[in-house]
Amino acid sequence: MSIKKEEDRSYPRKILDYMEGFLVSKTLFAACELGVFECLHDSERPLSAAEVARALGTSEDGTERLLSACAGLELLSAQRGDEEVLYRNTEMSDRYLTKASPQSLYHSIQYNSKTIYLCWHYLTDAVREGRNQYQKAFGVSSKDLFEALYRSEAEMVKFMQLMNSVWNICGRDVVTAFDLSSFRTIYDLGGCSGALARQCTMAYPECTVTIFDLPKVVQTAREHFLSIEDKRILFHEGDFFEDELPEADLYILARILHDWTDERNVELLTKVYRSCRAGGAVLVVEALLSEDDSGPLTAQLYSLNMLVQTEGKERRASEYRRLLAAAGFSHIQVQRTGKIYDAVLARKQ
Ligand code: SAM
Ligand code: ASE
Repeated sequence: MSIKKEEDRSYPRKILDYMEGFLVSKTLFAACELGVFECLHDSERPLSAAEVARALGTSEDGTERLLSACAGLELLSAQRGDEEVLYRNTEMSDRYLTKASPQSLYHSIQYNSKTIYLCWHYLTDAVREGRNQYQKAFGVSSKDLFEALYRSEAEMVKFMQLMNSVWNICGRDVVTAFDLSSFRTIYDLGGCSGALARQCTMAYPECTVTIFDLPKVVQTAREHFLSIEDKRILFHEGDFFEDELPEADLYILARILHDWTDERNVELLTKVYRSCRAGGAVLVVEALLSEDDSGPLTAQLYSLNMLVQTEGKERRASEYRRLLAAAGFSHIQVQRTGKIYDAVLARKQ
């Protein structure tokens, strides 16, 4: 114990790790973008750096260093032959880093690399000013948040792919955190690509889920994301701040409230309360901060990301309770899933 303390004082490992954390992120981003994991996945045998370089059209020297760093990160396993090192994917890389895998995080990694990383360049400014950094990072006005987030068709699709991918990993836990089988007509407000709606229809055979989102998002979801025929998934083009909300038994608000201020949230939740059938409910899905603000680290970091990217923040369960109660909801229950996203259910009596 005393030895360890001494070591901490003379060698600040944690600080060094944090200082260089972005080197790790960028190594992962570059390997994904170059197609390292696809290349090794498709090969029947382990490959040398020279063979990977040839397949990818990259420099031999650069590729050798990249593969070596990936092995250091345990994203690849390296096997030392007589003359050269041979690389193959680990089981984790095969499952999560190849594009075609059902549990692929490839699109999340792309969005982190191509958008979030650029926004975080201005984190210091964001903290100083207390607002998002679209103007500096991308030269677009942040007056309308989703105009900025969807500043091009390609950006919108990338954002939808980001939103889509996490539900392959956390979706089932979120929709089964409470027994939702009594709710037949469900609206997923800001339902985006429909990934959570799919999780819902798979978990509850009796329900229909309508994806309510901005027109261009709904059109893209229809055409590019929900290719699997599911007669229990419907679509509704609209603006949840401007338009009337249809009546339903259950409204899902997944990663919606964290985009906005308390005032806008109470405005939205009040509309939801008015449209909700008596005995109905709202399911809020968010990464909850602990009451003493001690964690989880992911939610704390996501809250900083909400600062650079949105008008909102991550909140504690008690803050969601207060917003829901202000809109009229009661019987508020909280379920933590132990994964990134948790669930809060609130009823209209
Ligand atoms: N619920 C999805 C999820 O958790 O994967 C997507 C969450 S995403 C952060 C926010 C969603 O709200 C986007 O799909 C966006 O298009 C939609 N949205 C934003 N403003 C909206 C509005 N005024 N009316 C309807 N949908 C809106
Ligand atoms: C939003 C969610 C996200 C708006 C912008 C966003 C995420 C990234 N950018 O509602 C998903 C969560 N990931 C992070 C890093 O916050």
